[in-house]
Parts: sequence; structure tokens; C-alpha cells
Amino acid sequence: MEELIIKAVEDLDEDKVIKLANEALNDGMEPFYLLDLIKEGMNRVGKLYENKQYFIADLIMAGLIFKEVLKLDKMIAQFHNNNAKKIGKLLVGTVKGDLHDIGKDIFRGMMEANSFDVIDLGVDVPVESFVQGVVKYDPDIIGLSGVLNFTIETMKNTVDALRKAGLKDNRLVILGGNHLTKEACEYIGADFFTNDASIGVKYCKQWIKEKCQTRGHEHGVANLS
Ligand code: B12
Repeated sequence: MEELIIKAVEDLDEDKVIKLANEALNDGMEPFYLLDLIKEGMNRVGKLYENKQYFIADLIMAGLIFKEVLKLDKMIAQFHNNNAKKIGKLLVGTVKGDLHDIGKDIFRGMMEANSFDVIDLGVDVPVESFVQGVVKYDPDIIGLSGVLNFTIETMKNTVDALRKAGLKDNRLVILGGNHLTKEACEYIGADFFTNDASIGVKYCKQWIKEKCQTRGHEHGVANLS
């Protein structure tokens, strides 16, 4: 089943992907495991694009297929959270010049499902908008998403601007994107990076827990297990 799903994404066969995804979810496959399989299919699409066997229209199609999977009932239910008590606030966006939003949306959905209040600035977000967003919403965590290589510079500019404006202290800056490395994260000056949204969520929950404990208040700590 796993390989069939990955192959259907690679072949950009939307009907087959949706059919197999529904079957897998009904058979009890973990929704986030299904997303990992779709992501693997997207990686193959990316490789075919690099090798000039696929074109930009194929990347667009791959993006559309992923978004359809995210709309499946069982997937939406996974991102749904009835818990009114919020444990922290995230400001997230895809940095300037980059229009890829699927990874950001997955991270956002997982954070919402884990009781975070989320402000999503969208894609192609200029440095100034992140700075203004932090002033306006006072988030605990700032999430920068990007998959294109040059976003390392844009992310660095964003973190530099936050520091310059005195807005970085006591906030976590977390980066997400396939191209990121430990070296890139250090260069950018962020606190953490990942190419796996669920690892990012775990890190944020732990960070918030420690922040709450250090400050000695009970804000949402009970929900953090
Ligand atoms: C679909 C797609 C598109 C779609 C995007 C649709 C959309 N709405 O997002 C469209 C058609 C718009 C597109 C355009 C382009 N694309 Co494109 N695209 C892809 C593709 C196939 C899949 C991307 C994707 O959604 N992956 C699935 C998600 C789930 O993975 P992800 O983004 O990494 O996110 C995960 C983690 O990184 C993390 N995460 C993500 N964000 C965040 C944020 C935080 C805070 C945290 C904690 C975690 C986190 O969580 C996610 C889930 O685990 C990739 C191939 C690939 N290997 O990924 C190429 C790829 C990213 N694209 C590429 C290129 C070159 C382009 C174009 C420049 C092509 C062109 N010539 O025009 C344009 C750029 C447009 C622009 N300015 O942004 C290259 C990038 C190379 C590079 N590293 O610089 C890739 C790698 C293809 C390739 N192998 O060449 N693309």
C-alpha cells in the first residue's frame, strides 16, 4: 500500500492518490504517516523536475494533489482541536520570495491541534511584516518556513531584524524546510530547525513547558503532557 501511494503521487494520478488515501485511512493508517508517504512522493516529483523529466506544471499538480489530501475528512479531523485553553501563541509564515505553503500549513495545523493559538501571515512574507506581526500579536514562537535555497538569506534577514528591534528575547524562532541544515540554522541565528513538522511541534511544546515553569505561572501547563 505504501509504495502504491508514493507511486501514485509520483505519477501525479490525483484520483488514484485520493482513492488510496481514503482506503488507507479507513483501514486505520495514521494520518500523519500518510502525509509522510505523500511527502516522499513529492520528493520524487521534485527529483523528476530537477532531472527535467517534469516541468513547472507538474510541480503545480503535485501541490494541488497534496492540498486535496489535506481536505479529506479524516485529515481535517486530525487537525481539529476542541480544547479552548491555549498553551502558547505562534506567528508563522513562508519567508519573502517563497510561495511554497504546504509544509507551513501542515505545521500550522499540527500546532493548532496541539492547543496553540496561530497567526498565519501566509506566503512571500517580507521581513517588515514579521517584525510588525511580532509587535502586534506578541507571539511566544515565530515559525519561518521556506524550501528554496535563497530563503536561508531571507530567514537570516528576518531573524536579524527581530534582534535589532529587540523582539527576539524570550521568544523561540523555529525554522522549517527541507534544505535546512545545522550550519544554516546557526548562520541564520535561529533556535531550532527541522524538516519534519511533528518534531517541530514536540520541540515547541517542550519549550513552552520550560518557559512556563521558569516564569512560575501555570498558563496551560496541564495540557502539555
Ligand atoms: C509542490 C511544489 C511546488 C508548488 C508549490 C505549491 C504550494 N502551494 O506550496 C509550486 C508549483 C508553486 C512550486 C513552485 C516552484 N518550485 Co517547487 N516544489 C514543489 C515540491 C514538488 C513539493 C513541495 C512540498 O509541498 N513538499 C511537501 C511538504 C510537506 O514538505 P516541506 O515543504 O518540506 O514541509 C515539511 C517540513 O519541511 C516542515 N516544515 C515546513 N515549513 C515549516 C515551518 C516550520 C516553522 C516548521 C517547524 C516545519 C516546517 O514540515 C513539513 C511536513 O513535515 C518540491 C519538491 C520537494 N522535494 O519537496 C519542489 C521544490 C521545493 N520546488 C523547487 C523549485 C525550484 C520551484 C520553482 C523555483 C520552480 C520555477 N522554476 O518556477 C518555483 C518557485 C516559486 C516560488 N517563488 O516559491 C525546488 C527547490 C530547490 C531549492 N532547494 O531551491 C524543489 C525542491 C524541486 C526540485 N527538486 O528542484 N513548487
